[in-house]
Amino acid sequence: MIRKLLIANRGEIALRILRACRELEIAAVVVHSTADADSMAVRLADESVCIGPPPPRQSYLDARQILAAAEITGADAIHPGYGFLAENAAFARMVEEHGFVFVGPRPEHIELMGDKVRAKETMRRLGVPVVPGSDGPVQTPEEAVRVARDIGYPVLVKAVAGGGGRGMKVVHDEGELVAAMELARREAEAGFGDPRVYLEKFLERPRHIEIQVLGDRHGEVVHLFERDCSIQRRHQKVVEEAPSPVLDDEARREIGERVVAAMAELGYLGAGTVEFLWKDGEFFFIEMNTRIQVEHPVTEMVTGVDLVREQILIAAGEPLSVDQGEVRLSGHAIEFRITAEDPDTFVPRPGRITHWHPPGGPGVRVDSHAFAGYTVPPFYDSLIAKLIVHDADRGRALRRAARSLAEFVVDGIPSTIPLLRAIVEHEAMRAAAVDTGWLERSMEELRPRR
Ligand code: MV4
Repeated sequence: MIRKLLIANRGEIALRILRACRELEIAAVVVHSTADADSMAVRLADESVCIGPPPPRQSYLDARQILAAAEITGADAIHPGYGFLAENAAFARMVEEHGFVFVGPRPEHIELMGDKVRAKETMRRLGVPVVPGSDGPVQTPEEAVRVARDIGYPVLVKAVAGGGGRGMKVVHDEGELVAAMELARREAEAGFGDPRVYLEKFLERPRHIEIQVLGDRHGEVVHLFERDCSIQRRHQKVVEEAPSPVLDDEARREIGERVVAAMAELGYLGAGTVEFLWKDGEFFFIEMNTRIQVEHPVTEMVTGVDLVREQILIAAGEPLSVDQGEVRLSGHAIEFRITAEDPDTFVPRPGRITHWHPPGGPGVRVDSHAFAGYTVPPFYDSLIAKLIVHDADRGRALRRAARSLAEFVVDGIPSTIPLLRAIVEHEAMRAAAVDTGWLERSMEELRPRR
């Protein structure tokens, strides 16, 4: 049983976890840096512990400070949220070695999925479709040439230790291959301390579709369908929706079943997301995230399953609250990430919010830690709110989004709301004719509408 949970995070996700604790009648401790001393999470938590100065390395990434805070407050469990230590296997191990429950996957699965080559190998072995490529790191230029000829150009050179789009190089023909590999190797060594690279077929203009899973300590695994996160910029998601407008029920069932079979075989525990590129009706596994994700609310809105509550109950040893047959899709949900950034350049613009009026009404959810008078600190990501709309179908959800974004008042700092309004109104968004490069290609077009 978990009686007191320590939240090792900040911002909207700290509040989201706090809300789940309240509804489970679990006491909540929040740790914070000096920059977050006046945060809403600190105000609402049962207890708070200041763990250091603003730089993440000296606070939210300082495992010893967090463990000490758990020790002195008598917490039983630690929830890492997303980012910071959420996918740090060593931290998960330390948490357990100190006798706390880690609200998340087993350390070995965090480690496995952190190694992009092992992750891919494992998923292929477990029957999940993967992108064609070198089966493991490429050792020599000769091997790279052979593999690339085999899979066909264009190919992508990826760092084994990369992920999230870091350390990737597109190669269009054999003439570029060896030089690109050498450059990728040097960058990977400098950036990740691991020079190994591998090759994949480069899929042009794919959609990004990810499957949400939950596994419990009793060996049960369910999927909660997919999220389509194709609207991104520089690997930062901007809009996410569920269900994906490009899948039919048959394709949805097929990929869900494959993912569940693989996760059940692994004995996966907790919440996870299996990421795919989708192109011409086919799925290709790229990565697995072993954490709760920013965009989890769209899944909550279309399934009615409270994912953070499930995470905590799973960690406590409870069985999943639903079996696969009980998980049903209802309507359509879309999430918009509202950040304190210039809407044209995405340059962060922290500062004081003078007026704050989030939208409301039917089918509208706002997950945010902001309020009038709140100062967005410059030290962390610039997410200030997630607007999630839900309605009976995609067309209605888009209209609900347009009216909700029009209602949203954020004064004092710039936000991405004007860009999000232009996206909602765009013909390509209405037609769901977008891919992972669409937003960056369309920024010019999205400007004059604001
Ligand atoms: C790819 C790809 C095309 N082909 N792999 C970027 C982040 C990392 N998770 C994997 N990424 C990609 N891998 C192959 N073989 C294109 C991307 C990619 C991308 C993927 C998902 C969402 C947005 C993206 C934006 C640019 C590139």
